[in-house]
Amino acid sequence: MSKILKFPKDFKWGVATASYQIEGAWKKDGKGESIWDRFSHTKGKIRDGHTGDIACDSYHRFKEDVKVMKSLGIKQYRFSISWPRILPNGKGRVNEKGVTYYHRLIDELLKNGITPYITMFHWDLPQKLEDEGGFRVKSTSYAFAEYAKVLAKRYSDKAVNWITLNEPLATAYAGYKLGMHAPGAKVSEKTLNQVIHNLLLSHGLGVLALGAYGKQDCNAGISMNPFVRMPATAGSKDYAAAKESWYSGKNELLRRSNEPPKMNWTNGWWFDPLYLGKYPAGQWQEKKKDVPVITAEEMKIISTPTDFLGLNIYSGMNIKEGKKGPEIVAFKENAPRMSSGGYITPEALYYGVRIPAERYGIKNVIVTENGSSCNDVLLHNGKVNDLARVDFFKKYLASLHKVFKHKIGLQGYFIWTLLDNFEWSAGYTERFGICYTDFPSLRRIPKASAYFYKEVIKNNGLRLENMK
Ligand code: IFM
Repeated sequence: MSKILKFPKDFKWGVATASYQIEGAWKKDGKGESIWDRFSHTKGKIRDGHTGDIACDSYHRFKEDVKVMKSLGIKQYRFSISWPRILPNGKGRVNEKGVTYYHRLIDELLKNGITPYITMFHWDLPQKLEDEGGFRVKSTSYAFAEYAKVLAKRYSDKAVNWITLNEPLATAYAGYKLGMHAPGAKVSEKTLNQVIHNLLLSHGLGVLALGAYGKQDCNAGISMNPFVRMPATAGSKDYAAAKESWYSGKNELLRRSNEPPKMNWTNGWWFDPLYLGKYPAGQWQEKKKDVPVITAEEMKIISTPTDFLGLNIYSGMNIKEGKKGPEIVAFKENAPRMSSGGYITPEALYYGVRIPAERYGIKNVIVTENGSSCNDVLLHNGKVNDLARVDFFKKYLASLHKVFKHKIGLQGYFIWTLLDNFEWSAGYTERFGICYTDFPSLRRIPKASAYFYKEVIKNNGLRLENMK
């Protein structure tokens, strides 16, 4: 009998998706325009001119999605609600048909024994709000509070697990600085810091809305995608350097990959407000006139206690102790990569969970996304043998399991993603799913990785045979 690396009893194995990436039906049943509708309809923004107009058509095929999850034994489903489907103008009038759609989805999940984890905002901001300034202005944070109140009032009797924002760092960086995501803006440093602050404020207001209007005691969290730093060697010096570089303001360290430095903040710039109620003092000083406009009351709202921290982790950077402090160790040219270009670094899951959990004393952590894009092919026999993805999951899960040695309260793990979908500016050219979406027919075909995951869930752990 082969040995199984067991996960704790009641560990939550799940899959994640997001509204714009799978739903389609972009203007059906009274839905308002989102910034992603506008962006993808703008020539030249998305690879090959792809749009999310149809995507996986989950708006009409959600029962098939649920059926496939059930067949794989998946017990938790993280999906997001499209803000403009509920509030077409971002605030004010509620679109009842949009509300009904998510009731039907939640009911179908519950009927099939699958627990919903609902993300309130996974990037599809109502275009009307962007026209009024988007996350540059605080009124958008208050519109988010109104939206969160509607969600709490309408769904919290059925759904108890909530994620306010997905990867606000990506909204700020890709959407407002680089212009490669909607709304395609390239704002100044000062505005960017305001965008970050307003995103954090939205999160805090969302948590408060759940507390005030939830029909039961809900679990609230946020899904963050920190820059993960891992020690380059097993030595304790490199571990200390890796830890320091998570939060150090030194520009050279603010890199996500081999590219030249271009990030403007450390993880601390995001996590300190959430967990300590303040921005890191040294970095606040350095930013001088570029700091955001904040109030003490807002910092209190941002640091409202939550029930779990969601972490979306794909890759990390190696760090070593250098002569003048932590240094990045660049990846070798032939380092393994996903088809999207991201580096494959299984240790990222271990350090990515351990370091922030220990630093902030966070009791409950959930990996709300982890996965890989691969060049999947639908074979003549109707199968998709994504063995590279299976290998990826084996290595990442083995690495994740090490967090239990440190008594870290890791509650769950969600694969990104259930099915191949609209991968933002890459359109449909990157496949992250454990189910293959045959876009011409919209059939969902479980890949080898889906059957692998089914086994993991059944065993509540990872079979260790054949592990390298
Ligand atoms: O597809 C995205 C998702 O929307 C957010 N996290 C990363 C995924 C893969 O790029």
